[in-house]
Amino acid sequence: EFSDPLRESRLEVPVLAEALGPVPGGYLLRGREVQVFAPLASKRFFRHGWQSWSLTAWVDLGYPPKPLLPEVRRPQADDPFLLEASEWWGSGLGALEGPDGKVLLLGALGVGARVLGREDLLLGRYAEGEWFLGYGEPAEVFAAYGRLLPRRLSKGPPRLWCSWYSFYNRIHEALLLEVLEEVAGLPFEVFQIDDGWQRALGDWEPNERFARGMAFLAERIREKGFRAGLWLAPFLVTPDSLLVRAHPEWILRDGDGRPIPAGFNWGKPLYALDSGNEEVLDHVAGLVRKVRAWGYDYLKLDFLYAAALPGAEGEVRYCKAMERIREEAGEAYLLFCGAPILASLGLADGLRVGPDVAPYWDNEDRSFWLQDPTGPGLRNALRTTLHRLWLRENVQVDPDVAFFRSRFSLLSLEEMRLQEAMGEITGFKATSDPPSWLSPEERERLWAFLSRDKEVKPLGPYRFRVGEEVLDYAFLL
Ligand code: 9PG
Repeated sequence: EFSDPLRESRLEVPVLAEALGPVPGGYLLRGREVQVFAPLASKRFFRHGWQSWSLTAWVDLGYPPKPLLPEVRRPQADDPFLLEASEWWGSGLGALEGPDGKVLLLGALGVGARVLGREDLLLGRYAEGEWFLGYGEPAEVFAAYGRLLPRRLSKGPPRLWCSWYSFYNRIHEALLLEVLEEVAGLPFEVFQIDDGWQRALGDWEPNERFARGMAFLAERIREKGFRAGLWLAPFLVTPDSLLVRAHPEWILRDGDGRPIPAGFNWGKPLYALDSGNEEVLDHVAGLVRKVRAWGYDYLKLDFLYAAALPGAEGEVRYCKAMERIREEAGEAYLLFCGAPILASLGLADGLRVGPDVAPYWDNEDRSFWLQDPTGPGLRNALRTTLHRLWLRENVQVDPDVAFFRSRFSLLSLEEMRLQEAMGEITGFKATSDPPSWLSPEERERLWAFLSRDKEVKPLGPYRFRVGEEVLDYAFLL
C-alpha cells in the first residue's frame, strides 16, 4: 500500500542485517552492525555532523577527511571519533548519491549511532540497532526518515533579540537596559541575555557587572512586554570555577581518572560535568529551577555536547539528563545549542543546526589553513544549516541571527540577505543588532522581518523563492 522506490527502480541492494521489513518510504533494518551494499559507484556522501556546529554537507568520497586543527578544539567541533577516523563517518545517518541524483540513506532510529560511507557501502553501528533504509529523490528520502524520528513542534517560532553577536561577552546591566529601551517598540517576543552575565562557567551567579542581579533584569524585560531569555552552559565548566574546586568528583573522567577534554574556549581548557552522576543532575535541575524563579522562561542551553562526551557513546546518558532538564523547565522554551542533533529531537523546542554566524562571511585562516569548517561566519553557518533543513518537521530549527547593520560589519547586503532569508525559511527570526546601530533603511528592514512572514517556496535543495526574491545558496557549498 506504499510506494517502494527501491523496487520500482530495480536497483538491487544487498543488505546484511538481522532483520528487514517494510516501512513507509523504505525499509526497517535491525542490527548492531548493518551493511548496505550500494551499486551506485557514489562520488558523494552525506556527512552528518554530530552536534549543532559540526560540518553537515555532501562530501567528495575521492578525498579522505582532513584532520581539524588544533587538536584541542576537536571535542567542541564534532564527535571526536568522526574527526579522528581516516574515512568518512557521519553521526546517526549517512547517504550516498547515485549518478542520477537519487540517494540511498541509512539512518538510525535511536541515539548513539555512526554511519560509514564508501562509494559502494553504507555501514551503520550502534547498540540499539534500529535503522531506516530509503532510496529516491533526496527530499523524499530525508522526509521519510524524519517521519520516523521524535517530534516536538512548539508554538510560535520566536522572534528574539540576543546580546551575543553585537556585544559578545562585554555585556553589563546598564548596556542591556539601554538596548531594552531601544527594542521596546519592535515586535520581538524574547529579549535574550547571552554569555557574559555569569561569574564563571560552572558558577551561575551574576558577576559584578550585574549588581542588581538577574531577577531585576528579567523584571525590566517583562515590563516591556517581552519574555526574558538567558544563556547557560549547564554541563560545561572551566577548572578555575568554584564548582570544580568544590566538586572535583563531578567532572567526567576516563578510566585512569583524567578529565575527558571538552575543548578549549575563553582562553581556558574546558571540562564536562558527568551527566551520568545523579548529584550532577540534581545540581543542574536546581540551576534550571533557580533561573526560572528569577523570571527567565526562554533558556538557551549551550555546549550541550559536553553532556554526551566522549561522543556517540554518551548519547543515551545525554537523553536521560536532558529529559530531567525538560521536566524541570516545564513550560519554558528550551533552545539547545552545541547539542547532539538526533539525541535532542523530542526534547528541544528550538535547535541550533549550524555553527555561529558572525558579521563577516568567512575566516579563511581557520576554514582553509586549519581545515576547520565549524568556525564562526555566515558561510559555515549557512552550509550546515542548509543540509539540516529537513529537520524542520521535527523541531524548530535555529539558523542563528540575521544581520541588518552595516556598522561594525564586513558583510555585504547580498550576504546579509542570504542569512535574513534563512530566518524566513526556518521561521526562526533573531538578531543581535541594537536598533541604535541601524540606519533608517536598515531599521525598516528589521521591522519588516519581524512583523510579517514572507511566503517561502522551495525551488530546489539550495534554491528558494522568499517573497519576491529568488535566493540560490548553491555557490557557497
Ligand atoms: C557564547 C556563544 C553564543 C553562541 C553559541 C556559542 O569554541 N567554540 O567552538 C565555540 C563554538 C561556538 C560558540 C562558542 C565557542 O558559540 O553558539 O551563539 O551563545 O556560545 O559564548
